[in-house]
Amino acid sequence: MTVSADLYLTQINAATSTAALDDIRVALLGKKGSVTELMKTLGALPPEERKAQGAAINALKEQLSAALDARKASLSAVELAEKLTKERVDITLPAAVSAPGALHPINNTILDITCLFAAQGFTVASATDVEDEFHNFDALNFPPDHPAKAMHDTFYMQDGKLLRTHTSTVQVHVLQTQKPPLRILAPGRVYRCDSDQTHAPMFHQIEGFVVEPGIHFGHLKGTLERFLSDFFGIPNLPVRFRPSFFPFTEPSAEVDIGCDRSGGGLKIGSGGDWLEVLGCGMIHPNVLRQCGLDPAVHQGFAFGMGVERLAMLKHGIPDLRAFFAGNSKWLRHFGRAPLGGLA
Ligand code: 2U9
Repeated sequence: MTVSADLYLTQINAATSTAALDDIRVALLGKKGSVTELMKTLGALPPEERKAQGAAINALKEQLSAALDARKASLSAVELAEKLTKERVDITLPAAVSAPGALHPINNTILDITCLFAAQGFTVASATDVEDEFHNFDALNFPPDHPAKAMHDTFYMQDGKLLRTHTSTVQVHVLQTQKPPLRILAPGRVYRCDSDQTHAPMFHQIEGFVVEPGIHFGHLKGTLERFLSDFFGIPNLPVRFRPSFFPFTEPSAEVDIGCDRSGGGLKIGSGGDWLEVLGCGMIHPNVLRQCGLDPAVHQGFAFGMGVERLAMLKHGIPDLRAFFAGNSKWLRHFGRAPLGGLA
């Protein structure tokens, strides 16, 4: 039997794709391939012939293998070139990022609260975090020996400057520079020498005030009741005003909302329990005087709230420290895309 490579080589060189070439390899050299079948005929031959024929088939096998490899290399190169042309990526096209970011729940809460007060006619004001004693304490009717002024409560800096302990400083600046009627909201960072499970040395506050002719405690109640009901999304939310004391307001009150603590959880909106959410009062006549206004002419109310506390209550965030941990998984869970979308 003579073995000719020509027919096989023609087939190999006629293959137009690597997939077709693989089929040819199997048809020639596979378990049931033509060359393998030739090998199987060797056993029936006389020894002399078997030797010569065996050597010829082996040579054929090597020749075909080499031809298959060479053809595969050239077809692969062509196919790769085609793929590169077809699958070219235009990096100038706009694309969505695979892991979108989210607004931090503190910023979201500030945005939510700001929008709700904007709906009641308030505008936002701001000032610097570094302040003087006058704007942080004296203008706000703090007595000289008030404990909040002690070194262990307030971060003092050089030249008698300090880090503001509340955003009331903003409102003092506003009263000094703008004429009533005023409806002002002052969100921002505040600093206190305090750090444990429920206190951070830096946290966020939103304070607000209204100074307009004829303003009385009824306006304070109406404004805050509407805000709280809107913020927690509960119509007719039970709200209680409990007498309290702040140097800068008289009378003063702390505000509680109805909740249910039975069963170990916390359900806001109904039940026999109360939860403190903010402080408020009528602006103290001494504060108005310190800011250059006549308390016989101008009256107003003011309020203040902790942003972290409200965000924790609204979203069921149990640990204050989570806000400052920088955990991206937590942020994706509690954060929100801008414009009200989901992160
Ligand atoms: C001026 C006059 C009055 C702002 C007010 C509160 C009541 C209050 C606390 C709530 C929790 C701060 O975050 S907290 O620790 N705030 O209870 N703040 S009235 O009164 C002012 C502010 C500025 C000129």
